[in-house]
Amino acid sequence: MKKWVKRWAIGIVLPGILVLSACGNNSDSNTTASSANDGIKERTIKTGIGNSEAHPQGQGMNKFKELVEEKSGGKMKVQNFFDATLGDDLKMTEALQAGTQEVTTPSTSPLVGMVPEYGMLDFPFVFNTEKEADAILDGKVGKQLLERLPEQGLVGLGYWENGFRQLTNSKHAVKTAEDFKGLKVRTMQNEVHLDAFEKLGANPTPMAFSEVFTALESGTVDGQENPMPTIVTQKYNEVQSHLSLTKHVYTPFVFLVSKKFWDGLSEEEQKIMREAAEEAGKFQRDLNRSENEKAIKELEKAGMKINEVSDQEREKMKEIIKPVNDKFAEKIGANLVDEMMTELAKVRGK
Ligand code: TK8
Repeated sequence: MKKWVKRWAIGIVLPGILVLSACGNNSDSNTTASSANDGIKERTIKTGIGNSEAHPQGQGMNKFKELVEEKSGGKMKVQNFFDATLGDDLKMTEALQAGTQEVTTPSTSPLVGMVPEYGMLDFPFVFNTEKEADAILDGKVGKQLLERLPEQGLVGLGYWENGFRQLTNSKHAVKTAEDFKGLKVRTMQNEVHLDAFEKLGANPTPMAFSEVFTALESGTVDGQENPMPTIVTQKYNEVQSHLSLTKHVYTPFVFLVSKKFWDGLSEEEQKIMREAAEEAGKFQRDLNRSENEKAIKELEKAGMKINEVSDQEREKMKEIIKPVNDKFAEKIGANLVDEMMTELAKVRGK
């Protein structure tokens, strides 16, 4: 309910904000250097995310705001919008391309229409630990993926964490690969996820994030999959009875800036943005990881039935899904996928 009310309000307020921020970005022309803050102009940076302010992603955005405002001596202002009030991941990313919004930190999964290579991060069961995910994302492979963004009108300043995804549903505990059969599951708008759930015998429906709660509540779908902090902050336990710790895939968030906006920034301003995104990202990842364990306890208390999935069953699921990964590896470019697997082997060897 609350979300809809907010969205209505935004529908009225937003056009005004757009006009204001457009003026703010264009009105002041470059002046010559004369003080320490020369390269920094008065600016308003509008950001939006799908999750709530309480989610580690929301807390990370608040940290970003704090850092940008501090580093710019209060000249650069950050205005954060939560709960998809500016739209879902895809819509906000398109707004960045158009230059009507400055920042968003979407999951990489819905961006595969723009950067198909991001699909390789969607392969289920590729990462086993957060450490492995960090090594790939912060390393050469992650960097190469960021380099695909500018041609799409986007600048990527690094990766934050969404996390390992777990399955919830209203029907039964999912302990084995067979238990997926017939379950209607909401997936992100991403072909790899769609095909993987189909292979497992589930009935997947791709859907934007802000529609998930209502779809679960009305029974349009039986279940969904998301990392623990999202399951807790979206209160999915109110409409889902089972949580199965499938840990089937890791999803990052990518910190995106509108290239149109970025290109108009001075080097000093770009540096402030870069540093703030990175520092807030470290804070966000730590918080996300500590929330994981807390969330499980909280949901158990709230009455959710929680089950582990054995390594043996996870291996079976991995085997069933393998043809999907192979098909997309071919499509995406086997070289980059090979590079990721080689890097992962190195991390595991350490
Ligand atoms: C938030 C999304 C979300 C993602 C999803 O905007 O869609 O399920 O996991 O957290 O990026």
